[in-house]
Amino acid sequence: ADWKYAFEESLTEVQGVYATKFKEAVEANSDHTIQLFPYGTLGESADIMEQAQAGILQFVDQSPGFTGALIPEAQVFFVPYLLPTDQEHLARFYKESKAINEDFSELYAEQGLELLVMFPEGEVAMTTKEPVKSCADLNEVKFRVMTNPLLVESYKAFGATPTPLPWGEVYGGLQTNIIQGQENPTFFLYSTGIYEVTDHITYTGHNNFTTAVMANKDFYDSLSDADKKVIEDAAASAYDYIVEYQKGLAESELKKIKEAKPEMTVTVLSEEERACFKEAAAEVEAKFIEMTGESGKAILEQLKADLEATKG
Ligand code: 6CS
Repeated sequence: ADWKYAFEESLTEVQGVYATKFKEAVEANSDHTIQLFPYGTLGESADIMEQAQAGILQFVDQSPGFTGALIPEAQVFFVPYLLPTDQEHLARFYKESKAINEDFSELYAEQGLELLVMFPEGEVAMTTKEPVKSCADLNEVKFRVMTNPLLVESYKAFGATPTPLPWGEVYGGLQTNIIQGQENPTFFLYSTGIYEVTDHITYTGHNNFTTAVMANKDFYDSLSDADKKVIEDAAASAYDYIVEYQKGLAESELKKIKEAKPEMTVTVLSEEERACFKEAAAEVEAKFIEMTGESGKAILEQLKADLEATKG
């Protein structure tokens, strides 16, 4: 059959590279074909999720940053300083985590989705119009976040004025000064030209960008065991590929930003400068538990245990 797979980035960005590898593996090992729909071809993140739930799409990549309303527990990925920034640790974690592969798998299934994989897209950096050295510098800054209630809480706790927006509004919003900051992984700051409309990049180490790929569950359940295996194997080999692919990516893309815009400042906050962001983290974690109750608390604890177990 011919299957459809939509994602939130372009074909040459991380989600697109993953999708391309997945498609190649499925097509090499079955009679099925996959048509890829990059960002913008079928709408925003929220639109492609609806299409996947309705079965119009067989596969979708939607980051937990947009899944908070559907699956409140998925907001756990926005507790600041919960995830490490070390890429090797992260690579082991997403692959082996019980919280992801069992607990989240069940929560996505309740929404009609078969969770195939979660993978990292790199440490997020803040880009702003004014320099950021501490939380105080975020005062009065309208800071765009993905449409995720806990991410809103994070940036409130950091001292900013969080502004949840779909991706399509971000470049123009910065250009017209409706917002004055946003966060994303380094590669994305270059590929989307976000560096053109902000002047300062700040690494606070508070998070790594997580994304998730799933299949429509009715579709997936109707497949033969052989086809399910083709999909599982494709998801696993694309995972290994995307982890390798991202080695050195943040560094090379940052270099391109500096070449394109030499006046851009790049600051890695010191431990001392991170103090207020780290203090905010405890508050955000408490908020997460308040929002999600026992179920969220259990998944948070499992996730912490999984992170510890994959430290290496
Ligand atoms: O910030 C966003 O909305 C987007 N960021 C990334 C890295 N991927 C897709 C998402 O829509």
